[in-house]
This record gives sequence, C-alpha cells and structure tokens, in this order.
Amino acid sequence: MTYRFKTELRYSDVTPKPLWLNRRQLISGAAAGIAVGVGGATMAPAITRNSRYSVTEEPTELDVITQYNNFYEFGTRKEDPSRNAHRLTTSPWEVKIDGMVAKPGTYSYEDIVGNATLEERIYRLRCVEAWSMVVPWVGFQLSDLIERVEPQSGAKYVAFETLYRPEEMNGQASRLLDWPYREGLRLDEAMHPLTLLATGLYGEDLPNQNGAPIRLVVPWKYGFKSIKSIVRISFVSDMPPTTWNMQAPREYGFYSNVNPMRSHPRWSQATERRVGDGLFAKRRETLMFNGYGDEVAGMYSDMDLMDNY
Ligand SMILES: Nc1nc2c(c(=O)[nH]1)N[C@H]1C(S)=C(S)[C@@H](COP(=O)(O)O)O[C@H]1N2
Ligand SMILES: [Mo]
Repeated sequence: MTYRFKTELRYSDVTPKPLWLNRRQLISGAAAGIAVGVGGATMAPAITRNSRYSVTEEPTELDVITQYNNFYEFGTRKEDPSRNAHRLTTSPWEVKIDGMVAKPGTYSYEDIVGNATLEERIYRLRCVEAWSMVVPWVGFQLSDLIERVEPQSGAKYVAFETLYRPEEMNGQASRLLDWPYREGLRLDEAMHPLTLLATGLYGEDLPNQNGAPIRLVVPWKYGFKSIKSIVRISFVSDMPPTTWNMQAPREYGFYSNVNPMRSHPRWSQATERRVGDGLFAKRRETLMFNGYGDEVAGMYSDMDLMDNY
C-alpha cells in the first residue's frame, strides 16, 4: 500500500486559506439560521472533517486542478473547460430527483446542500485515470441526500444527468456525445461513504470547469464516472445507460472500477501520470480500486472484475 489514512486531518493540511465554509454555503448557512456577524465575520459551525478517507499525499496545485480538465460540454481539449466554462450560469440551480423514491421533487441547490452544511466535510482524495491528481474536495456524502429522499425497495441503481444548455455549453453544439451526459451507480456504491457530492475544492465553491455547482466524486472509479453539473438524480430498478458505455461499450463498462490488471483496449491502465509532476517524471503504478480496496472491494467480492470492467 502506498497510501495511508490520516488519523486527523487539520484544515491547514488542505488549504492555506482560513475559510471554513465557501461563500455559497455561508449564504445557505445563514438561511438555515447560522449566526453570520456584521461585516462578514462568521461563527463557523462545527465542521466534520472526514479524516478517515483522506490520503496523506500532497494536493495537486489549484492551477492544475482548474486548467487540466475533461468536461466535453465545453470542448474536448484539456484546456477548453477553463476557457469556456465561465459562460455557465450556476445560480439558481435545481436538481430533479425522481424515480423510485418516497420524496421526489425539484430541489434547489440550497435544498440539496442545506442540511449537509453543518456536517460539511473536507476530503483529500485521489482521482485517477491515465493521469491523476489529489484534490482537496469540499463536499458531503451522497448517502446523506439519498437517506433524506427515501428510496423505495425496488430502487437498485441511481442515474445522474448533467445540464443540457447549449446556449451556455458550446460543446453541446456538436453531436460528439449523446447529450445530456449520463452516469450511474449501483445503490450500494451510491450509499458508500466514499461517494461524494462535491460542491467545492480548496475551501471554495467549485470552479465551473470542475463541475459547478455540484458534481459526483467516486474515488475508486475512473474519472468519467464523476459526473459534473448534475441536474437530475433518478432512482431506478435497472442498470441505467451511461454516456461512455453508450459511446464505446467495449472500452467503457458500467462499473469502471480502477483496475490496473485490465487494460483499456487502446492503452494499458497499469500506470498513471500524476499531473503536476512534470512530463518526464516517473509514472506511478496504479492501485486496484485506486488504493481504496480496503473500503470498497467487499462490494464486488462475487463479481469477476475482468468481465465487469
Ligand atoms: N458532464 C460531464 N461530466 C464529466 C465529464 C464530462 O465530459 N461531462 N468528464 C468526466 C471525465 S472523463 C473526467 S476525467 C472527470 C474530470 O474531472 P476534473 O476536470 O474535475 O478533473 O470529469 C468527468 N465528468
Ligand atoms: Mo476521464
């Protein structure tokens, strides 16, 4: 194992800025009755930092996290999202929750994150693909939201959709993908404490290019599972269609767990390049489940992970 959990992660480990909440959450916190003093001084609520799931590795620099992105709604080159995503209006924002759930509805961003604000968690997780990063996310467990909306017993999967708004998302003018971008998780994966809805990074609101105002983070899966700018969450009985699986089923499966043993048809997935390390730095060996095997392997113990890629 090349990573360890930290027993206690201090906020200063994550960000040099003494920001306990990001601006947007301060606003929703005020609405929820948290004292906000005059002149912007705040009484920060007790914040739970999720130290259990934090890696000890140095976070990737903010400039790298925000300028090397995949967000095809804004173009296909890594630098396109940072150039184009500023056009996206992220407030007001609504998320439709539907399907097999006791409390369906159209929830505002504030509804979604409001309850979670008091338990705001700060994570530092690795994201991996052919490249990798360590991102100090701000977010909360997707399970917090799922419990609030009460899935019915027939619900076995959770499907997610990104906004479709071609006026603001230049990439949607092309038929490159079958918009809206879609992803899905099995319900147990969605309920896992490592699965986050992220609303920020480095103690601030999410930059648009990273999926503002709310995106999924599934740290033991390849990057494309972590869908950005979510507007719909559906509870369904059958495995939902997902964008990259629809696009190239032999290359991208539903599960997409990080697995160094299973090569992508066009490239090996045994090693990764840590972005920010420099082009000539040694590639790192990719770990099964991105190093989170102790936490997540049990969910797949009866599955052949070479077939279920
Ligand atoms: N809506 C949407 N979500 C998306 C994507 C996308 O193109 N559209 N790209 C995915 C891919 S391939 C990756 S690697 C990650 C990148 O997240 P980051 O730019 O915050 O590092 O977002 C994922 N989520
Ligand atoms: Mo990706």
